[in-house]
Amino acid sequence: MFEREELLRYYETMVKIRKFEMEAKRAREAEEILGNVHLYVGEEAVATGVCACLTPQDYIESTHRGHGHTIAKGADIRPMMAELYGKITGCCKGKGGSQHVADFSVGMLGANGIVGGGFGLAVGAALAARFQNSDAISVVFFGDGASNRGTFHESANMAAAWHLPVIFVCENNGIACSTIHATGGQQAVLGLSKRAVGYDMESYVVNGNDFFAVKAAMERLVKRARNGEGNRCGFLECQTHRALAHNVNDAQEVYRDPAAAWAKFVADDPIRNYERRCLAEGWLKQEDFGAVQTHVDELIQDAKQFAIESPYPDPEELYTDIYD
Ligand SMILES: Cc1ncc(C[n+]2csc(CCOP(=O)(O)OP(=O)(O)O)c2C)c(N)n1
Repeated sequence: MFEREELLRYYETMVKIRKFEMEAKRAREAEEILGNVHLYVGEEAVATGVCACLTPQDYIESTHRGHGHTIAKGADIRPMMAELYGKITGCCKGKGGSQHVADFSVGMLGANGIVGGGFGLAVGAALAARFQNSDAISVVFFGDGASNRGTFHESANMAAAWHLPVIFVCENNGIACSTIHATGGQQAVLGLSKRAVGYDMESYVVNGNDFFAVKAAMERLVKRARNGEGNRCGFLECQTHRALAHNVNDAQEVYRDPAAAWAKFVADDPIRNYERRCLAEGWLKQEDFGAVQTHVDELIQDAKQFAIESPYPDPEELYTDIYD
């Protein structure tokens, strides 16, 4: 059973991710944002369902498609938007852009332009938590393409062998750009959760477009990661769909029909799925959704204004925050 406030909060998170991204798309197309922008539209229920099970001190590691994870972990969208615009008020002083948003204050350790770059960082965070006698757990989001990287296998093995509390969340959208289709011969198994067996991890496969399914499976994995004995790692395969192009500049026509991809999304939109379930159960009313959407529109406009009005970094900033 869910509390009304809780349901509204999850809904607001998903809507905030969607509207933040549609605004980022507009700004990128208008060349207000100069760096590359990879959109998460259609995958919102994964980040929201997973992060709904985490505490502020838990850690997450993200991907090149990281806006959703960052928002779901509770980051402030003003410095996030400013980061996309390359402004000094950005969460990384404008040095990282969309692919490197981070907010340590909420345990969001960073999006990552290196596919598969987050695994080792997530395992390291779990190890650090152990040394600090903290009960924080660590979650790493990654795509089906990233699961083919050596970094996945090395990190999974170490986390399992050392009994570290790490949950591997695979966002299986069936496509890894450049290698095109998961079904196209780039990986030996299509059921990616089978990989968990090799590291003796508890694993689940869920409909990633169903917030409630994601959250229910994640809750079980979190319980074991936080309180379990022995191997505490988990693997959650979320089957989902990327609605838009790989990034805002991607000519997806070369590998799929954009209209068909969009139609598939419309028929199984995670936000609409959530609304339908809440209405069917009598948990929320139609007007509740409208109120949240209006509120989020205001937040997005405020973040956009903040980003546009903020200054760019001074050139001297190039020489700060670096190692000698
Ligand atoms: C080490 C590395 N190799 C290749 C790339 C180029 N690249 C960027 S995204 C991507 C596909 C990633 O696919 P997946 O992990 O399934 O995530 P998705 O884009 O589907 O969310 C590739 C090959 C990269 N950024 N880093």
